Amino acid sequence: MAEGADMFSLREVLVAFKGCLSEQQEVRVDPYLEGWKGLVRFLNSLGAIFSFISKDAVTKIQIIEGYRNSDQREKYLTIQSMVEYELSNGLVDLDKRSEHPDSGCRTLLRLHRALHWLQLFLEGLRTAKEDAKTSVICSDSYNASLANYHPWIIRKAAMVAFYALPPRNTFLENMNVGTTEEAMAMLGDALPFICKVYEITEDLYAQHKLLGLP
Ligand code: 1Q0
Repeated sequence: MAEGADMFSLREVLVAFKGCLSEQQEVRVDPYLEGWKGLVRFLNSLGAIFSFISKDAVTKIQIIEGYRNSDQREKYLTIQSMVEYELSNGLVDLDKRSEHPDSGCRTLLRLHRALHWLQLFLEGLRTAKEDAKTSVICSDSYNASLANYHPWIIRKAAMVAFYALPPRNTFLENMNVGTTEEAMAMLGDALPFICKVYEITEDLYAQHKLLGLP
């Protein structure tokens, strides 16, 4: 099938994360957001039950896009320049949300934590047995990552939604990257970049003690 407007291939999305890394090993914000937008499209294609998740992701993407479209857009070119700019200008609420509830740093931290989930989930999909349940891979990855930051009610809603996930093979077909083997190979190619982006961001946030931003 030709790649039309509705045709969605996860390959391009995951490859967007490759484009995040600059030569100086900085993480570019625009391809980072592009990657997330593609993942949200994929999530929406799985059904309305996931819309409470995709809405939150969209809100966060839009907040950061807002900074990229503002007068300060250059300061938000990379995650490194964003952290430097917001911290040195007192634009981050460090203890509790007050004057700067939607700083770039705290907003991106939420996506960063979700990237850890994605990393575990993709790794799980890649290494699971053929008859493995996607819902189990998804909830295991979630419990080992994002769930630690979510209140009970969200964890509960997430678990309910995970049950609606299609079986692993249907899921891999939805990715539109060809056969199961091709999908596996694609995941194997894309994962190292996602891991690298995650690792660099994690180190940066740890260095500035930003990993617990409210
Ligand atoms: C495929 C199944 C997708 C499952 C997604 C797992 C994530 C569950 C997250 C539940 C979030 C619930 C909504 C609200 C959360 C917020 O409270 C929370 C914190 O923000 P704040 O402002 O209240 O402090 N927000 C977050 O934690 C951000 C969550 C962003 C989640 C973005 C998920 C995007 C998912 C993409 C689907 C990718 C599927 C990839 C499949 C690849 C196949 C090879």
